[in-house]
Amino acid sequence: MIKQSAFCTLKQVDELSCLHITHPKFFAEICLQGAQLTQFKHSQRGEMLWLSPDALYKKGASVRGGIPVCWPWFGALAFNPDVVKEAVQSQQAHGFARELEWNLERICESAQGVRITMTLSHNEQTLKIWPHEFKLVCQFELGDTIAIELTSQNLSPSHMAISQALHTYLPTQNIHKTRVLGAGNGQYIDALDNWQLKKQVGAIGFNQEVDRIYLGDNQYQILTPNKQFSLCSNSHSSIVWNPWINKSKRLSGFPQQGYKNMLCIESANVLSDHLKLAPGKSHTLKMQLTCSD
Ligand code: TA6
Repeated sequence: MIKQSAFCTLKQVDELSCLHITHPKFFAEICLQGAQLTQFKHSQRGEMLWLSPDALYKKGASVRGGIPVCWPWFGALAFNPDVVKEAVQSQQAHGFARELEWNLERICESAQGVRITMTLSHNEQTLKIWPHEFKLVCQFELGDTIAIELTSQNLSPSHMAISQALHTYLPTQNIHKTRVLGAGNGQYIDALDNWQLKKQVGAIGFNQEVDRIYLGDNQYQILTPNKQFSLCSNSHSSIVWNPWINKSKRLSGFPQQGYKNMLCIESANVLSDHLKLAPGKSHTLKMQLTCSD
């Protein structure tokens, strides 16, 4: 597959095997571990994702930045609905999909861009943690925008309850001069204040740690000093996060001042928007990131 490709090569980056895509419109890097898009630089609009300058490419841990795939649960298990957490035998945050090696299934290339399809299926290791047979398909449509479709297929004879997120790290020249519009229905759950329901008044600004779950449609506009992003998804929950000063010191692969140049907008199915798939059923989480300068 790679041998026939015009734009793709497989590179070893420290411990991880990564697909490097050099297309006239963009450069991208996707790690086979976690099907994690870690870099995307558009030829005109520049970097569309934030990758930590201290990012580690190590087996068994997601790379700090890009778009980690959080599946089949999001965040700390304890804060998930009972139906999601009851089946899980692990205390790991953000599920196991981002730490496992995915299969590179298909590469489709054109002058407009590249479509990459990767898959992850249940195995002995996942069945020990989570007793469901599944197939996860991640399709990347890369060109002038980043579009991702994450399809969960329930291959088991029982219902499969999941929460999930495409955990997008965005770059900003200055977090103090960054605003986020269009968050959900104007209400959010504050993960930093006993998960209280609060009202969002006006744009989201950043002058402290922010870790908020917004329920409702999410068609975000992210205004940074030199770039504007729009991030849309078909889900009805999303998370807005910046670790700020203290949490930055506790995060792996994250420089202490890193909070000044990034924010996360995560297209999700969490809390009341979690999924319960009947046997044989599937669901697709879709997101699209666009940049204009
Ligand atoms: O999405 C926000 C969050 O849940 C934060 O609370 C923080 O933990 C972040 O995800 C990163 O988590 P990670 O496990 O990748 O360090």
